[in-house]
Amino acid sequence: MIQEEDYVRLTTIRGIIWALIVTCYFTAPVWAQTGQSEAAAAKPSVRISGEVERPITLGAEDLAKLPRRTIRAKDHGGKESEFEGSPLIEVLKLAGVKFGEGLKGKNLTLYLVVEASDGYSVVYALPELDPAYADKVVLIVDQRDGKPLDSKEGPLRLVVPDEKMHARWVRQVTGLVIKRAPYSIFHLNE
Ligand SMILES: Nc1nc2c(c(=O)[nH]1)N[C@H]1C(S)=C(S)[C@@H](COP(=O)(O)O)O[C@H]1N2
Ligand SMILES: [Mo]
Repeated sequence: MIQEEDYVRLTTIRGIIWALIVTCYFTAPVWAQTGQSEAAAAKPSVRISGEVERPITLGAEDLAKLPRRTIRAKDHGGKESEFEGSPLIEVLKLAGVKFGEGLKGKNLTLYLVVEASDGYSVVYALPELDPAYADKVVLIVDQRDGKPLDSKEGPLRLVVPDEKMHARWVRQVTGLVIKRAPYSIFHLNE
């Protein structure tokens, strides 16, 4: 015989179990996210647009075909890491941006805006990226110490080892936009 007391107890236990199930169901997505700051960011993808011959979007496979470089550098926090990626110039060349002998005259009124997914953006002058002009190293990296960049800095980040400020080490790079500064009648025949 089931007593009324037993019945109340059973109902209470059943209620608690249901409450647990419902709580788990709704909080599972939150749990799944904790501890994921170390997890790899989404797949690399960068759009090259603006004053270019061929606007393009490059994915991981396109980037993997570019020449790769590995460098040791200290990040903003002073931590030294081995960063791996490609010279930024190589990415821009795929969109038809001119360098070397082609980066003269009116083309020297062009500049690069690097855009990040959080809205941050910085400017580079094209000669800064060009070994014909300077020995500066500007890499677009997808790996740090042999691992894909985490979601805070990746999937793509600029690394500029010789700069004392880290402000142009753009995290979460999504876009490379070539823009043109105003120019005078001097360049009209070019
Ligand atoms: N996308 C993005 N990149 C950024 C910034 C930013 O706010 N957003 N801050 C810059 C500045 S001012 C510095 S000092 C470094 C800091 O790098 P860290 O966050 O890896 O330490 O990132 C640079 N890159
Ligand atoms: Mo900074």
